[in-house]
This record gives sequence, structure tokens and C-alpha cells, in this order.
Amino acid sequence: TSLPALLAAMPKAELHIHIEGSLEPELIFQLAQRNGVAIPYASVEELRKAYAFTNLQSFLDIYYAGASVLLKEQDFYDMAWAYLRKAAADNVIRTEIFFDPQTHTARGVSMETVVNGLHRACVDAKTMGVDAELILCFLRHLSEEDAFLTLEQALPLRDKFIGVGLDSSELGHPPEKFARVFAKCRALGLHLVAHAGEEGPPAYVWAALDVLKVERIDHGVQSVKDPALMQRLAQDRIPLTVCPLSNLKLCVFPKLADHNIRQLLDAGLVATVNSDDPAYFGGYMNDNFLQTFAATGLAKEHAYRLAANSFEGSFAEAGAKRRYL
Ligand code: ES4
Ligand code: ZN
Repeated sequence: TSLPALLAAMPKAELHIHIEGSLEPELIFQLAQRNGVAIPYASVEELRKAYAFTNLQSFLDIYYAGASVLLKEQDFYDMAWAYLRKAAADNVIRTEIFFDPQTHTARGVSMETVVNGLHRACVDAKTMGVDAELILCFLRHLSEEDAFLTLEQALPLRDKFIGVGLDSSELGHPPEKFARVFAKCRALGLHLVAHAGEEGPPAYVWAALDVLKVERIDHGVQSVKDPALMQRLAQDRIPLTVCPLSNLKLCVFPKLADHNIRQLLDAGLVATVNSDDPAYFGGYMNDNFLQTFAATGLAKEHAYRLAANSFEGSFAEAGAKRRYL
């Protein structure tokens, strides 16, 4: 079989997807109308034209504006269900979905509304052969105190998410800022991940590992600047959830051909390919695989390695992980 056919057909796990980043312009307009929310764009086309980013912050501003149409439990269900159908079509059989509750609770939407809507879609995804779980992310541009309040609001729904993460504006908000709340989450038995080394320096990846004690690093592509860090990531088999089209659209690399995914794999790291915010960055899982392989010249052996890494890096229970591998 051809390489593109193999990439599309191979079973894979997605470990880095923000559900609010799967909200397509068409659904933004549909929900705006349904909920009577005003948005400062006249049409789907006009909104899509605004998706020209220069860095992480220029994206986040429009991403948070897009999420403002989400009000009811059914809105969160519809958003997650649309993503899960695309995941199933891309042969994603396991997905660990980030959500940003503070983006919604700050607008008066309750934690229950958010989590129940998303979780019901995850349960229903089993009928499509997709094993889906949720990871609650704290917004790092807000305070640690706000993160503690968010955790408190989420604890009655503890059985509906498997872990916590850290996302939003990286520069100026190092992992250390969240040391206490991550320690509490660790004591609660939650899985721990954090965005680090997307735009930020290797020091942020070190801090995510040694201060927050995360099990995976989201992005982590800046780690290649620090040989000692590369050795640590390889030795401890710390997965990096890399998002090539995201890195391209946020100008982390000037061209997809310049992406360092091959360097990460060749160094023996547990690197994976993921979509991040597919509605904003121009593609879901298979788009990321196909475009990255075409641009960087990766081959079949890399495809098998990336699929195996995705299951190794997942938080699926040990028995399911063995079956996937
Ligand atoms: C994000 Cl690409 C990226 N980086 C950091 N935080 C995020 N939230 C949604 N997408
Ligand atoms: Zn991300």
C-alpha cells in the first residue's frame, strides 16, 4: 500500500486536541444564531479570513472569541460529537481531549454544563469505535488561585475526566506558577500534562518535568535547543505531543519542511503527531500526518513508530494499551 493510504488507515491515538479548537466556523455561526449571541463577523468566510496568525497569542485571542457561542450542555455535546466523527473517520481509536473550563465559567456557564455535555459525547463515541476521555486544562495566563477554584468546581465530576493540563499563553507564565495546584492534582491521582516548549524555552520543559511532575509534554519542540533535556526526555520515555500544522500556522517553524519531528524521532524520543486546534490550523489528524510526511520526507518506518508512540504515550489502561500496540 502507498504511504498516504497507510497513514490514513493506520489506527492511532490523538493525545493533543483542544475541543474548543475543533469548533468550525459553520458551527460557530449555527450556535451564535441558536443562542442569540452576537459575533463581530458577517459571514463564515469573513471569520475564516481572520485565521491568519503570527504567534500563539494572535491565535488565542480569536480562539477565545469563537468559544463565546457555547452556552448550553447540548452546545458542548454538538461540538465534541462533530470532532469525534472526524476522529473516527481518521482511524483515531483513542483520544484524550483537552477542555478549558475557565473560558466558559468566566462567562457564567457552569462546570456541570461543560463537563456533562462533553462527557456524554465521549460515551456515545464508543458506538463509533472511539475510546474518548477528557483532560481539564488550567489557563496559565490566569492565577493559580483561579486554578484551585476551578479544580474545586470540577471535583464533584471527578469520574468524568482523567487528568489535568496547562495551556494558553506560555511566555511569562512558567510552570512553577502552578506548582501547588499540580501537587494537589497529583495527590488526587489525576494524570498530569502541560504545554511547554511551544514558544517557551527548554527551562519551561525542565520545570514541567521536575516541578509539576508531568507525565507528558505538550509540544516540547524547543527541547532540541538543550542536549541534556533531549537526553532526559529519551531516557525517561516522556512523550512529546507534537502538532505540526499548529506549529506551522503559529509561525514556530517558517515551513513544514523545517519542522524538527524527524530530529525528535531520530533522537529516540516518544514523539507523536496531533492536531491541537484543527478548525483553526487547517487540518485534523490525517491532514497532519499526510502533510508532515509529504513535507519532511518521513517514511513507513516513521509511520509505525508514530502510531506505536501514540499508544505508548496514552493514558489508556494497561490491558487496552497492549491490545492497541
Ligand atoms: C493552544 Cl496551540 C495552543 N497553545 C497553548 N494553548 C492553547 N490552547 C488552545 N490551543
Ligand atoms: Zn495545545
